[in-house]
Amino acid sequence: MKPSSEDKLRVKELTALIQIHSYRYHVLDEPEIKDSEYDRLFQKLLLLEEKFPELLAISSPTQRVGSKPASGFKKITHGSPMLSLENAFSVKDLKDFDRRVKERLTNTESLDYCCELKLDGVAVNLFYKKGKLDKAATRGDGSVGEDITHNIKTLPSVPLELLKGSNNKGIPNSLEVRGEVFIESSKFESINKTSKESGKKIFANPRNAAAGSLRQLDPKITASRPLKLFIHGYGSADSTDKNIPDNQYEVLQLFQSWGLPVNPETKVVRGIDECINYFLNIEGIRKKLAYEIDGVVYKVNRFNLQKKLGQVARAPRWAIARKFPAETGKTVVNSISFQVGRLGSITPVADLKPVKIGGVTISNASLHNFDEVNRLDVRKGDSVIVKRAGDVIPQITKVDNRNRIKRSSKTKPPKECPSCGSKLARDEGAIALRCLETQSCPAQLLEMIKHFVSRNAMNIEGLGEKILQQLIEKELIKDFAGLYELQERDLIQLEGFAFKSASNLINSIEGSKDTSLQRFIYALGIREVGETTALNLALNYSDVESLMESNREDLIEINDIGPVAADFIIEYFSNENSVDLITKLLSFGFKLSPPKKDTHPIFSGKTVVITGSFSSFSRNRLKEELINKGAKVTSSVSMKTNLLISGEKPGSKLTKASELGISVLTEQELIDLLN
Ligand code: 5U1
Repeated sequence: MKPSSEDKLRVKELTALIQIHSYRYHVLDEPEIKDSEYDRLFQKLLLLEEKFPELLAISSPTQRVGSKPASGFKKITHGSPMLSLENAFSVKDLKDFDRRVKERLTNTESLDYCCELKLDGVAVNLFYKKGKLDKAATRGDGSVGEDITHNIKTLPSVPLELLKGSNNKGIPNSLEVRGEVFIESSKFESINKTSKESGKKIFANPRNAAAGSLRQLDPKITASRPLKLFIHGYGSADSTDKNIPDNQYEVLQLFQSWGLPVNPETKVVRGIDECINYFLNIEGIRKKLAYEIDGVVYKVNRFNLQKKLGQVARAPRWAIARKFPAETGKTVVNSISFQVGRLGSITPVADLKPVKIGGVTISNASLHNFDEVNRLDVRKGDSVIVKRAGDVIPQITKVDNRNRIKRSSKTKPPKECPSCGSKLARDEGAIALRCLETQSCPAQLLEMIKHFVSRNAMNIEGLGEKILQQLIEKELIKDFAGLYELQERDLIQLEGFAFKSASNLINSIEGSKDTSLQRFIYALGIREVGETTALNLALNYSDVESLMESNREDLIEINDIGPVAADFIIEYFSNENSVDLITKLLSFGFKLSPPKKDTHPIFSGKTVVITGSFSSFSRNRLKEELINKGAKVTSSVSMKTNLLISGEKPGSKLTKASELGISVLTEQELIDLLN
């Protein structure tokens, strides 16, 4: 049956009604009708669309969970790069920012700033074509993201079709808007509670939960998670478009009138002192917000000024994020345990009574070494103050035993290895305790193999800690060489393996034999031989056999290798077990390609520092390439630095380099130069 003109009109009416009530409920938080009435409208539309499939529009409100699971994530190139933000941690940083902005604009008067909340969520980019949601992507590397259209459509606060606002500003033909997807703190807790009850994965924080929920192949899973969105800017629509206001604040208000969710705390203020007041106000209400924020963002409000200011590397000069200071919490030390590292060093760890700090549950903190244990005089049962900042390992800042009358005895260093029970040794002149059992200590063996298979070493995918633990426990491997003797039938006996997954893992182990010489050297895990040293060794010895015959004098001649590293290298290759292990490994037919020696006049003999992240290559790859070109790559900016290569989110190194007048190359400039 063909739809009548009345049917067509009814579908249009129902669509418009549902859109407006969804907007009132999810974006404005001002519902006008009861949920049951909304459901009734929805059901009516569903029925009509089922009856007349030709009336079903892609942007229909019934199509939020319409798509089938995807087979993978396609790539989407953003219309303009998604930039990141410079950070300010103090009033001084903020005042410096305002001063720099004014200097560049040769302006002495106070500027208008748009002040926004900085949500701790997942950055997304939404493309609207003729007012309809066309596609959505994650931020990815800032230039290219992953296609998450099927998932974004399931968020009730994302309009599938923009509403025509009450003003006369028309919606551009194409519009790219940016925002942050997040999960409210209370909803995050209930997700984790349900996951825990059903034995599923627990998320560490709301941001991870939002990211995990968006990165689902099946949109039904995303739809089941209470994800929300706030829009904070736009990408490729032209700011000179006469339909778009000439400033950030009004653009956000216009977006809101089109049905896009905008954070209600957004304000325009005049001058940096008012920006500081905004921060203090937000700090005061932070705990009452339903979602987590990690700071506030200030943007020079007028677009013509933003344009004049431009950007450095991947951060605009017209915006800055003022971050909240690290958060602290008080808890109790349940016990102090000792972890064994890859090279046998023993690290004391405080096992804590779980405490929530800034939305994250903390249940242990590294004590680094025994000097730190002594400095804090931390003991079992003590009350302690724990500090957490971003993703860094939580730290105990002090012991607070004001209300304790009796304390347990002083924490003593262990005498025996907690893993293999052997007697511990103390490094000469050092505070670190060490287990000397190497491969016969199960904890060390596990850490060594974890290092060997890791991404920057042999890069064997699918060999996680749990699998390695089982392989060691079942004595299926006793060293790295054992990995190359594994067969499908060994893996099938492990938890979670079927024939296909076993065969995939065997293939990826096999594939790892074809690698670079420097990765192989790094994977061996020789003390003091990090990736840079491994590369320098590979540049100087064309194969493992000649490296094994190296002598101390020759080693010290090599860029970046000092006497300590040289001694460790000699010690490693003088050890019979190491020689046997390498001989065995090489007998499996490894193909180790030495690096090209390809020096470049710009880099040869120069001291170069890398900061930030890059979209076209990893930092490690870049480091390899620079060393290959003759540069010495160091980690911190000093007077000796000749050049800074600055990627996205460059941090304080870029500021320091600018202060010292050091040349800076952006990713694009570097690519152009190398090409
Ligand atoms: N609120 C808000 N968050 N945020 C994050 N605005 C905002 N702007 C950003 C980012 C990364 O970047 C633009 C200034 C480019």
